[in-house]
Amino acid sequence: MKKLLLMVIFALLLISCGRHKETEFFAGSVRFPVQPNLGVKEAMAARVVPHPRQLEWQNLEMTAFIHFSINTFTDQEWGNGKESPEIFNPTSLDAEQWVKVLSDAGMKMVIITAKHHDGFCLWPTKTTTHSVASSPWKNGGGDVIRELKDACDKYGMRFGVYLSPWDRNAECYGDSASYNSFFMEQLTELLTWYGEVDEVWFDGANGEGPNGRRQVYDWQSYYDLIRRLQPEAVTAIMGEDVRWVGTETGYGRETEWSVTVLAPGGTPDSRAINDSLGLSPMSEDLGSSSLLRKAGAVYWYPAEVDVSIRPGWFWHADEDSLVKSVDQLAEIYLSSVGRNAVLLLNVPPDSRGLITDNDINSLTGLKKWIDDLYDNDLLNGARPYGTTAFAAIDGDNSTSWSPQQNRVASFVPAIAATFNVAMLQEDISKGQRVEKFVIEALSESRWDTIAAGTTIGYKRLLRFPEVRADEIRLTIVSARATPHISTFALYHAE
Ligand code: FUL
Repeated sequence: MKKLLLMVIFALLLISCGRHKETEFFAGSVRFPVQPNLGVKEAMAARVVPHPRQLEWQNLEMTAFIHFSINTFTDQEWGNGKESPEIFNPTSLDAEQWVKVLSDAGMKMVIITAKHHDGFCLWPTKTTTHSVASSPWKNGGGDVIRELKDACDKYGMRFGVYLSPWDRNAECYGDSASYNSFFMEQLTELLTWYGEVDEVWFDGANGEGPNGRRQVYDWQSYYDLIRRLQPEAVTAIMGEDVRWVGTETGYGRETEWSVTVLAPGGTPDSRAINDSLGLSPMSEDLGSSSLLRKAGAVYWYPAEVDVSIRPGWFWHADEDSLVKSVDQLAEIYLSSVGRNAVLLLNVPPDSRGLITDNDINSLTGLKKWIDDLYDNDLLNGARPYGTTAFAAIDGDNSTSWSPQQNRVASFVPAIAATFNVAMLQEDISKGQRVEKFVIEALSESRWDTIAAGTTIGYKRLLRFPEVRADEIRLTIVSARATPHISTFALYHAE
């Protein structure tokens, strides 16, 4: 009898979980009930939505990294922590130039290496003498973080800090409790001295060898501190809001779920979950249905693509001629922003403290390429065929085509012109749902598939050979729940 009762309760639970109302969402994450079937899990995963701070971050699309520190003066990528602060002496540092260049290039946030692995601090911290205060720059009276933040405020640019947990200079590194409080003091300074901070970037790199110092980071306390001091800041990489895409090449995955089974952050609990699933941010698949089957929970954990405009992260004179071309940057744009990720493009100032002309030229070219791309949408003013799909082409991101059953939409372009890029967007404030889509073109009375893909998410850009079409058809082949397509556009890229 008791068994029967339990079975009935279990069945009712399954039914109620399977029938999620359109308006029911899970902010940030959801834990699955015990033993649900895959359909229930998919329906629940489809309703996980970003935290408002994650949504705002995703809308930025393009952000910039500034790697600038002691390494700028030693021609190194990783300092050993023994460098003398005496060598930090930019001759004409101009943070306004950085921000203006980056803002002109379309970047919406700048994240600076406040402290890289060598431990040198770009602000006059009270936690160590290994900082700008011991350098000849401005006779020890300078503060790079202050200058950058002031410039950001002047140009309406968001501001973020990179603070390396691995510190090769701090004596207390490896004495876990004492380094954790040292690190939290550094964080407190950065999060209270300069006003609003929008992103805190924790690098996962650690090159301590087998005999190196072993530090156990207190991630949870770091996160709690950030939530208390800067509740709107996203925490990235070893943080909980933003995921490392898994490479430093500038390319995201073609199938990129923002809803992952990968547990965010570096806490022991998250590590245990990820170990049990055999996953890391570098795994090819982080969100497919076959992973949902094994997982106990899903999280909104979107990807950030970090890549440098040069081979190295820091400036090196002999890389001045190796700045990525406009073509390379355009390709990176399509493969990062165009693959449901935010681009974090590193532009390292030189030892004068200025962004060089070569970098500026490539950035200017990239901005022009992007502006030209979006200049003319062939579906603007197009006629949708017997569907409600107009909401996808009306140029208003807050309206969506949300087909319950017939997920095929046809359009007659208003102008006859060639195109080679398609853009799709889901309204991610209602979750990420599309699993597979196809775009076909009718030309000379024949339908051909011109592009096809899996996930969409915040934005998906697809490039294909030039086409001219009498009619265009978009089919959402499969989705985890009713899809909300906020944008479908067709462009021509050079
Ligand atoms: C890596 C670091 O080791 C590199 O120096 C650089 O800062 C990059 C963004 O992250 O993990």
